[in-house]
Amino acid sequence: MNNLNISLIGVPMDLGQNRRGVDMGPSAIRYAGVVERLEEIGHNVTDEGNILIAAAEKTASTETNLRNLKEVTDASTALAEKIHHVMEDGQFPLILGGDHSIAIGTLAGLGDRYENLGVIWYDAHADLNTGETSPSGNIHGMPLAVSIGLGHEQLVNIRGFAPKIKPENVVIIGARSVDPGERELIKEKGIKVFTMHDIDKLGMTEVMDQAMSYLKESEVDGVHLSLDLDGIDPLYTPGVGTPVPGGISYRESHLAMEMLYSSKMITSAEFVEVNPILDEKNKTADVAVALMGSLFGEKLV
Ligand code: B3U
Ligand code: MN
Ligand code: MN
Repeated sequence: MNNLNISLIGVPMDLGQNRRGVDMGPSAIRYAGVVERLEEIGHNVTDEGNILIAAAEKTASTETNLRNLKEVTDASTALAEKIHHVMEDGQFPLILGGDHSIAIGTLAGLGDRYENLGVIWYDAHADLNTGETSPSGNIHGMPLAVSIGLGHEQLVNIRGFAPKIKPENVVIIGARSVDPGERELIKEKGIKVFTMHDIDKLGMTEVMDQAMSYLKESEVDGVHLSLDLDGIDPLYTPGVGTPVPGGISYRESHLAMEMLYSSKMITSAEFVEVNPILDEKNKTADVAVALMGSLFGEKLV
């Protein structure tokens, strides 16, 4: 991963859930110095600006129980196209959220450029709900289901193909708030999950080693890291919409990012759910940028 050409894409999306403020996530991450941090390591960074998102006050109601379905579909389509183009130019896509519904567009943009894409889903939640199982109607709880081909057909078929990824190529890390329908899907599809129990018991080194070996055995031809800041303990990242106590520590998270860097497996990444309104002095955006430092090869000595 030396001297990458990184394309930074902001997605000020707040329509996948019902708290205000997460649309300011990309600004907060930029303000926390993401470009300078990555350039300091030696990468070339192009800030591609933001994907246009409908204003929350102007969204139309839909007949489905999926909140803001049309607007999320439109934004996902635009993001997927943008990612498709930056990859055509040989750039490494680094996406800044916005709520986690943006992963629908990210994986739609990546999915047709890989035969066998692997995904590491770093999150307190499994994000495997569909319209039928969702307790909230919030699309940010559905992106992983949509990407494996389950859920509303409008979301599933973005860019005209489905599924975007195979369930056996997904590894969830940090899960501790999983809904009953999601639990069933994990079993049914055989999705690999490392819960907080596994992290406590095995340690982060072993969890990451196992996660990477698992993806290597599937012979993935790329790995996308989708990092929800609520995967980390809210002590370190309070600025998220749905904090869940008992999360991954700051140090474990850095270790995980450093191990991913050493593996040279990561081919794209996104950092989501930074909500500056709920944050304490931009702490959560600062953690996001610090973790990007480790993921992109910052040296400790
Ligand atoms: N699983 C719940 C809560 C949730 C999912 N993702 C976040 N929260 N950040 C749901 O609404 O689907
Ligand atoms: Mn999530
Ligand atoms: Mn989450």
